[in-house]
Amino acid sequence: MKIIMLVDMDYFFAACEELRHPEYREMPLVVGADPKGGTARGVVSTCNYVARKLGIHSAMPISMAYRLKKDAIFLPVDYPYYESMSSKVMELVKSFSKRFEQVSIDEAFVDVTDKVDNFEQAVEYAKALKEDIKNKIGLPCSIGISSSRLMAKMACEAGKPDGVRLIKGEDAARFLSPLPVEKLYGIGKKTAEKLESMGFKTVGQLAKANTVSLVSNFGVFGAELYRSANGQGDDGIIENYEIKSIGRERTFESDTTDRGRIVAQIKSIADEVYEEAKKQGVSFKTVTVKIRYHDFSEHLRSRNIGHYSEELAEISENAVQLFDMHAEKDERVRKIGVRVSGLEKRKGQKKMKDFTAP
Ligand code: TTP
Ligand code: MG
Repeated sequence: MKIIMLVDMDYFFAACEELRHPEYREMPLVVGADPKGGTARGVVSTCNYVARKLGIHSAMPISMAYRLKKDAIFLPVDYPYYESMSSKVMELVKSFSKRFEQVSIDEAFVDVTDKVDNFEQAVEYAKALKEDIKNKIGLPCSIGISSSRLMAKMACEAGKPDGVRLIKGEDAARFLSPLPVEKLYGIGKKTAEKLESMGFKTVGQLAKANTVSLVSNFGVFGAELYRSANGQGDDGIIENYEIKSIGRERTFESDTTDRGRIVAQIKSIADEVYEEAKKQGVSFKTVTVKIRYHDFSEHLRSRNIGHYSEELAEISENAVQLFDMHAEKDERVRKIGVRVSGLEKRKGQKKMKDFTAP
């Protein structure tokens, strides 16, 4: 049996802002679109816990956040800064175990099976990592520990904020059983509503469901739902060999199946990624598309383009093709992301000083 940890930063973008603006620490702090006096259409990226107490949360229309607290601190999203903080965090996490898989800007799975003898030691190990992140970088996180990715994620959510939480494999079913179905990782609002209408209100009820009926209602996802409800999940960690990447993602203001809208968004994100790669003076070998559906299930698809490229068209065309090949038709898309990795400093790149006369 493996020992898997999930490290997830607490209120990440807002915590990064608090770090460089300690004066906002006790105030409601919202990172996201400019509310423009309550008339804007953008959304909240995230907010600190002071703002969460007022009912503000990620993905909420920024106009609603503004209505809830007009004099909150509203800050724009500064990806380059959060990415630089993320890199520091990930380097530190990696130093605790090379069996490491970054799954988002602020989350990573770590397999510590070889590092500790048992779950109790894993808790101490996680506390040491948490302290290190706090002391060396200044950011809070939570860590969940279990024997599968799913349960590590559930443990982490239960430990938030600023906590370390262990759920042993044998306790998984007991932990999950009383939870409402929408609390199970991977179940979005729509799936939860459908499950409830089928009579499954709690995860415990779902764990006893007839798999045939789940599969006939949800397809392959039904079998996964059943496994998840029973606390079963993968424990594999895909080690990132190409950790360095440049990526951007965006959440649609309303979930969409409109290919035209999605493709336009992919092209616009590809443009931003291209500009950032140009700024950093790197070429890339791999293009990845991330599709997050309305129920928060996520698909990552990558293509190795076989050579180092610096072309915008290579990013956008590959990204659109990956989307067309792999997107689940008729599933509403919530968020789309584009990333380039396998980075290398551009060859023959002239430095500024090369242009100035000696
Ligand atoms: P999360 O880890 O989901 O959220 P969080 O770190 O803000 O809060 P928590 O303490 O609950 O973990 O997401 C990481 C970052 O991703 C978050 O800080 C901002 C960004 N994000 C969005 O831009 N839009 C979203 O809808 C969500 C959920 C996150
Ligand atoms: Mg987080």
